[in-house]
Amino acid sequence: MLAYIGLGSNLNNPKQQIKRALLALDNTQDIKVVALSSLYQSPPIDGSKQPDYLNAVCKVDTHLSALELLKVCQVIEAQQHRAREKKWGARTIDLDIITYGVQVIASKQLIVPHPEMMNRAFVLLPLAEIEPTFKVPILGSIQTLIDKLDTSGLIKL
Ligand code: A4P
Ligand code: MG
Repeated sequence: MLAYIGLGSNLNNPKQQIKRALLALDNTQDIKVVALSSLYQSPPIDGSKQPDYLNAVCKVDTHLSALELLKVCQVIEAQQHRAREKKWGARTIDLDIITYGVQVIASKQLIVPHPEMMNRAFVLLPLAEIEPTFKVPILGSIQTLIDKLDTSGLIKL
């Protein structure tokens, strides 16, 4: 199954945090990272006084189920000492499943496609970089989604 994972960090050397999470993903049995976007920098979405985020999107080829993949992401977050104080607070690493094949999932633990992806330039632009003609399940063409969004705050590094 092909899936896309969004990585984000705004604490403790974000570039290193993202690199480390990617290595951890790729070193997991039954997960291969097969493509990776550039890094993108942007201010926090809620406008709060936190450091800017670095974000990237990777494509993985996996034999894991969507829920198993989520568990792996959460273990990696824990390994990198991600503290979960508050929603949208600063974090060392955040791993979100953006899409999982063409599956549409809406369970208590997992919503796929990611419910906020269409509002987030830091997800759509890196995704389009690795998959320019991507059709997002339910949401449609990646380019159409990008056209609806203000992407001016995002810097490609
Ligand atoms: N969950 C449901 N669906 C998914 C999915 N598709 N992928 C559940 C991953 N997790 C999913 O997430 C809470 C719960 O969501 C999990 O237990 C999982 O079962 P979390 O990461 O533990 O908690 P959170 O930080 O409160 O929420 P979340 O959704 O990760 O935060 P956001 O909404 O991603 O916001 N600004 C910029 N510029 N760049 C960023 O990356 N990130 C955030 C974090 C805020 N502002 C940002 C950025
Ligand atoms: Mg998350």
